[in-house]
Amino acid sequence: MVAANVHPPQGAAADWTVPQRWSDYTPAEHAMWDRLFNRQAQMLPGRAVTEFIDGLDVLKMTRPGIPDFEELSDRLMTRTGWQVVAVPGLVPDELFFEHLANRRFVAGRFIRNADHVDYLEEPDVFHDIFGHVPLLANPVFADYMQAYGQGGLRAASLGAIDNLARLYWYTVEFGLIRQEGKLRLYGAGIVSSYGESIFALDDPSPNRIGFDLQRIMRTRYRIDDYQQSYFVIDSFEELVKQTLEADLAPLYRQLKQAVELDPVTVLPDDRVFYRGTQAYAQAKLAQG
Ligand code: HBI
Ligand code: FE
Repeated sequence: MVAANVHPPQGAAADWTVPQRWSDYTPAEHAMWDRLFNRQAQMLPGRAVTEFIDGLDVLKMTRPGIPDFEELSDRLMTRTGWQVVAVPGLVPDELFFEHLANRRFVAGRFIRNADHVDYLEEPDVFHDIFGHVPLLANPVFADYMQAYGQGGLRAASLGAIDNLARLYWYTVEFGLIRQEGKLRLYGAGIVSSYGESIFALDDPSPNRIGFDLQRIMRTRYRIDDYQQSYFVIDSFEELVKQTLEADLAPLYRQLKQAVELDPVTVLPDDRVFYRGTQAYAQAKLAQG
C-alpha cells in the first residue's frame, strides 16, 4: 500500500497523470504488445465473458500496436463516459479511488520487456489496457468501477481500505463469472495472463467458490503467484447489487472483529463450485 499525501513524481501532474507520449513508443514496444495481444486474443473466445470480447471489438482494440489513450478515451467516452489516463506506476490509494470515482481509469504507459513476458510486479500498459479497459465499455461494469472508487473514498475515511481492496482483487482483478452454464473469466489479472487464463478455469488446484461479499472481505490474497481461490459471480448486475449499493459501514465494523481467512480456506457454508486439490500451491511450497 502506498502512503497517502506523497508528492507526485517528477514530470507528473498533481493528480499523478503523465502524457502517454504515444509517438515515442518504439517498433519493439508495439511488437511486444502485438505478441501479448495475439496470444490472448486466440485463447480467450469461449473462456472470457462475452462482454470482454465485445469490448475489444467495439473499442477497436483489435488493431495492431499499443493503443493511443486519446483515441481509446474518445470511443469509451461515447459508450460509457470513461476515459483512460497515463500514470508512471502505482498511485496512492486515495488518488486511485478519486480517479475511478470520476470515471478515469489510470494506466501504466510502459510495456514489459522480453525478460518479463509472463511475470510483472507493477501493472504495465498491457495489463492495464488489455486487461481492464474492454469491460469499461459495458455500462453495468462501468458503473461498478465508478461505485468502487466512491466506495474507496468512504472506506478510507472508515479505516477499511484493506477490506475493500480485497473486493477489487477478487472481482476486478481475479473474478470468475457463470455464463451459459459455464465458468468464464472476467478479472483483468487473469485475462491479461496467458498462464492464469488456463489455470483459473482448467487446473484442478484452485478452489472456485460462489461470491459472498463479507467472506471475500475477510480473505487475504496472494500477490506473488496464481490465486488459491477464485470467487464466482452470477452476473455483473448481481455484483453491483450485492456490493456497492448498500452502506458498507456496518459491515466494516463487523469485519474488525472477524477472523481473517487464509486464501486456501473453504468454509462449511461456502457455495463450492469446485474444491481445489491445491496441488500447484503445494508443489511450489515444496520447491521452497
Ligand atoms: N495504482 N496505477 C495503479 N493501479 C492500480 O491498480 C492501483 C493503484 N493504486 C492503488 C491500488 N491499485 C489498489 O491498492 C486499490 O484498489 C486499493
Ligand atoms: Fe489491474
